[in-house]
Amino acid sequence: MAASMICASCASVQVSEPAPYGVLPTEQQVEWQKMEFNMFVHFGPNTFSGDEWGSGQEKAELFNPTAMDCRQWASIAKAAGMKGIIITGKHHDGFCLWPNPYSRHTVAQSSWKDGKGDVLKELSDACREYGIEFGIYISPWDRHDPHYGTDEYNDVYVKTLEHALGNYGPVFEQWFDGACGEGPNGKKQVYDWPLFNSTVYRMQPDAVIFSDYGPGCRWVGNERGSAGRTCWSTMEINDELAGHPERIRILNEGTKGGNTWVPAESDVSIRPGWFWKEHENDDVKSLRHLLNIYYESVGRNSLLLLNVPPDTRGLIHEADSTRLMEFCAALDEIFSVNLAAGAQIEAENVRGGSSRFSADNMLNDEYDSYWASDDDVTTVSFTVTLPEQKTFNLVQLQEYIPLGQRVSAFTIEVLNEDGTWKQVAEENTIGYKRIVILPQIATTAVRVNINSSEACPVLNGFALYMDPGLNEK
Ligand code: FUL
Repeated sequence: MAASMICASCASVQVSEPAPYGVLPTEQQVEWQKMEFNMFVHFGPNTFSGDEWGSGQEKAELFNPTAMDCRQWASIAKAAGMKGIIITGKHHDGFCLWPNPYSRHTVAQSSWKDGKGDVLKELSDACREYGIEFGIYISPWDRHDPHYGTDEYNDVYVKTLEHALGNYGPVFEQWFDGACGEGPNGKKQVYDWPLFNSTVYRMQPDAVIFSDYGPGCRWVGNERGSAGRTCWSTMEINDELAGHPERIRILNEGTKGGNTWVPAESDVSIRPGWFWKEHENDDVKSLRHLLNIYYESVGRNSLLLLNVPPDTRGLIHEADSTRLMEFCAALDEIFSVNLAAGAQIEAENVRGGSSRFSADNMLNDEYDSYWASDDDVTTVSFTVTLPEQKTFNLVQLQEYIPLGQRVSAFTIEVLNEDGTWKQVAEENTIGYKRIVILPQIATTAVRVNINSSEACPVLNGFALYMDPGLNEK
């Protein structure tokens, strides 16, 4: 298809925008990806017992935070630059943090606030107050419910979902844990995923559903916060996937040309465990560890869901909040100055020669303006000439994902003082956001060579940044 055609009446050149390529994200998935960094909150009886997986036999009284303040959680998330909070409304032990009428194992049976407390209410209110999105984890695995292991359980679970999703306002993400154990009858529950998913969409049409394989977003295949260096938001979802020997690698890297848009979410805890434990107060991840996680998640086309578990007071512990503030300050310092600002940027090919698709569009802050090449050009370079020599060690690239993920191989070169070019990186995918880590480099020009793209490349962001502590040994 020709990218340009002459408009006879106005005698000006109209250049059509690139046709979408492959499967595409929904509007909700694009907005979800733009959130980039969210808070996970593991809270429940395990906070008080020190367990990671409660048996379901814990007494409801065990849950008794002494000073719970969800506004503290939301204000910390906000200050850290997080856009949403997802809370374990029900973990595997079955205890519900809200008065769920379909269970006898909830806050209503505890003595906390005389059985009148409701964590989901307090947190959803706090999120609204601080302009943070609210999401819920409701474990399908339930070690308390006597129906678990029978068909009846799926109905109880659907009622539970309906209740949690129907009473606390908009839910941006429903988190389904894939864990599945045996019930009291020794049988593993057969989860009715189509029913669970349709229930979520009925109650919260705009929610993005997380589970191992989506449908809204996928597990990244590890709990270290590390997406694949190659990371497609597309995946080939089919019946063989669950038993596939390379399942974990596929989740980590996605599949080029896959049949479903199901971007990666990297869930990882700021501590060794998912739940708070006194003896882990000194084991909160270091600033450098968190920055590396950021580069390997947000910087590899994934969303980062960082778990920050409240303590037995029901507060985020000082050790975690202090580290989070350091993390956020470091991100600000690194990413507030684009060292490519004011550069000249020139592409070998610009779609239809039109300024609407010029390479400059990669340097402005408008999400919907992008550089694109002609349809038949899938190998193409652009050169960024800096106003003066700059020193940097991060190159950030962004594809305009509403039109699909396209780039499958690229290299980065920098200009040597003698006028020759030196290759400093060779990578595959870009996606919503890609941060390529380089040794520290001082140069006046950078060249990006798109060596392979499934359709003409469409990029809306290019930036250079400097992380001063990155290359220190
Ligand atoms: C896992 C669970 O078993 C852990 O307890 C935790 O909730 C983690 C986020 O997902 O599958």
